[in-house]
Amino acid sequence: MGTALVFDEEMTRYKLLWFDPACVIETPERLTVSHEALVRTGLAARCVPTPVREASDDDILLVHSKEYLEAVKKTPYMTLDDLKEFTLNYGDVYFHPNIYHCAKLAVGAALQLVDAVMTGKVRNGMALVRPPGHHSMRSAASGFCVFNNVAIAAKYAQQKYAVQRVLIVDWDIHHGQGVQYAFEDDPSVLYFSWHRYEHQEFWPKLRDSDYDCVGKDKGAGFTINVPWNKIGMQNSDYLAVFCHVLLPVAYEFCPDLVLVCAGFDSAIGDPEGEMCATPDIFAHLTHLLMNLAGGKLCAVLEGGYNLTSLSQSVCLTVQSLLGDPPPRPTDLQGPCQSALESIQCVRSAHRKYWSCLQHAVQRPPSDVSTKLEAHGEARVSKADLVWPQPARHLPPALCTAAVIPEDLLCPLGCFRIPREQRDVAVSTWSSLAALVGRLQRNEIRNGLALVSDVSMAMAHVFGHTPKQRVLAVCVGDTEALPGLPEDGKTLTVHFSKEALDKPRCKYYIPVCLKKGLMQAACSLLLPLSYQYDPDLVLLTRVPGSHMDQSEWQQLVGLLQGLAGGHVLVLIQEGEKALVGPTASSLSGSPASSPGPLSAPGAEDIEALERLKYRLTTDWKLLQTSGEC
Ligand code: Q6P
Ligand code: ZN
Repeated sequence: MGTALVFDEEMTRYKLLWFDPACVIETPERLTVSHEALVRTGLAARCVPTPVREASDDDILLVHSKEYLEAVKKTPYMTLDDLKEFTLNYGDVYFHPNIYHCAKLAVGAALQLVDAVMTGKVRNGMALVRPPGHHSMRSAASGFCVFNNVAIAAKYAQQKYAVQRVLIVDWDIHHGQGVQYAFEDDPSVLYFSWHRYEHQEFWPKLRDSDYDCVGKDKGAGFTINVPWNKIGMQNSDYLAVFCHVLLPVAYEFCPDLVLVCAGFDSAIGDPEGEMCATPDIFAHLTHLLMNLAGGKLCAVLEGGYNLTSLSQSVCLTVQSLLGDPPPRPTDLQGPCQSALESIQCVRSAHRKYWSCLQHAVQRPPSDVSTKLEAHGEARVSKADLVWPQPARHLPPALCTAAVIPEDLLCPLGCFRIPREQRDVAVSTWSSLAALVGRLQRNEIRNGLALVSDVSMAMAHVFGHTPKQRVLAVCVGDTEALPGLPEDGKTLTVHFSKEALDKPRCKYYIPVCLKKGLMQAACSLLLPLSYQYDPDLVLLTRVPGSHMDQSEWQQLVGLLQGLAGGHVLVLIQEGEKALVGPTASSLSGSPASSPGPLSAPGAEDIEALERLKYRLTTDWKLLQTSGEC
C-alpha cells in the first residue's frame, strides 16, 4: 500500500505579471523547491508517481457556478490590462493567461489523488499544486485561489465512490472560507480549520471564521474553527488542538476519507503566518490522521511562503505518509494562554454537538478578557525564527521483530527472533532481552512478544533499560503490575475497566473507563506521552480488557508517533488472537476503524475530564482552559 505523489511542472508556468505587494509571495518557486526537496531526499522515488489531469467542467461545477467558470475560461485570451481589471473583482489574487490551465490541473491533481486512494492503488498521497484552492468560493476567486481543489475533491469522492463522511483538515494558517461555505449546511463533510485571526484583524477578516461559527441547519457542529488570536503559536499549541479538539471529534465522526488542505504557512519562518511551529510538527499531524478512514488520506498543497520551511514541511509530511516514524517532538512545554482560550472556546461552542466534548467547561472566557489580550505584545522575535534543520534520519531497515512460539505462524512483515530450545521460560527472557537490545541499537523499529506473564516481562524490560525513559501503557485488568520505578524513568498509564488505585505519583496514571477509550487515547494518553517524550514505548495487554481490536490497533498506530517509532508490545498468552492484528499495525498497515458506535457515555467523559483536570499541574499539555 503505497503513497501517491501527484505533480506536474506545468503548474509552475504562471506568475504575477504586475506590481501587487499582496501577491508577490505566491511564486512558481514554491512548487519547484518543494518538489526538488522531495527528489533530493529520496522521498519522491519512494512514492508512486501519479500524473495530473485536467478537471472537466462537470468536476468544477460540483462547487462553482456556471457563470464563474465561464468568466475564468476567458482569461487565457485576455490582454494584460484585461487580466488586471478582471483581478480587481476579487481579493488578494492575480490572473495570468496560463492560470486557468493550471487551475484545471490543480483540481485534476486532487481528483487523481482521490482516484488512486479510493481504488486502492495507494493507501494515501500528496498533490503538489498551484494555484491553491481553499479560499475560492462558488462564484469568486480569492487569496491566490481560483478553483476549490479540496472542496471539489470531497464532492467528487462522495459522488463517484459513494463515500459517506469526509473529514477536511485545513492546517493552512488562513481560514479556508471557501471550503467552509461549500459545506456549511452539510453534515456529511466535517470541516476543521485553524487560522491566524487576531480577533478578526487578520485576512480575510471574516466574522465567519470565529469559534462560534459551527455550521448551519443540518450542518451545525460540522464546521470547527480554531482562531489563533496571537502570532507565535508553537508545536504545543498545535498538538493541543489536535489532542483536545480535532482527534476526539474525528474519531466520533468516523470519516470514510480524510482530505488535508495542506498549507505550510502555519510553520515557522512564514511571512504570512508568523507562527513558530517547526516543520517536524507536520510529521506528527500527518501521523495522527493516518489511521482514520482506514488510512485513506489525501493531502493537497495550499499555502506556504518561506521556501525553506515550506520544503522541509512538505518532506516531513510525505515522510509520514510513507510510514517513516516521525522525528522526536521538540519543546513541548504546553500551550500558551491565548491558545488555551481558543481551545476552551471551541470545545465549549461544540459541546452540544459532540459527545466527546459534552463536559467541556461551559463558560467561555468573557469577551472582555479575550479582547484585552488581543493587542498584547507579539511573542516572536527575530532570534526565535531560527530552527534546526530536520534530522536526516534513516529508519531501521527491519520494521517488526517478534518473539512468539514456534507453533504460531510468524505474521506477515515480521521477522522472528529465534528461541533457544532448552528451557522455554528462560529462552523467552533471553529472546526478549535480545529484542530490547536491537531496539536500543536502532536495528529494528518495533517489536512484539507473546509472554506468559506480562508483569514479569515488564520488569525484565525495565531491567534492560536502566538509562531510558520508558512509557508503559498497560491495557487490561491486572492487579500485579511490577513494582514500578517512581523516579521518572517510567511513566505508566493503566487502562482498566475495574476501579484502580488512585494515582500514586505523577508517573503512575490509572484510567478506569467503560467506554470512550479512543477519547482517552487522544485527550489523555497522547498529551501525556508527547510531553513525557519517551525513549521507548512499552505497550502491554492482558486478558479481561474492554478494548476491542480496532481500538487496540488505533492505539498501536498512535503510539508509533512517539520514541522515534520504538514500540515494544507485550501480549499475554491468553490474548494470542491479537498477535496478527498487532503485528499488522506495527508493520505499518492501516488500523481498522472503531466505527461510529464507540461514542463514549456521559459518566466516562466526566471521569476523564476529572482525571485530566487533576493531572494538569504536572502535565501542561493536558490543559484545555486558560486561567481567567
Ligand atoms: C493571503 C492574502 C496577502 C497579504 C500579503 C490556499 C493559500 C493561502 C492564501 C493566503 C492569501 N493576503 N501581506 O490559499 O491561504 O495561503
Ligand atoms: Zn494560507
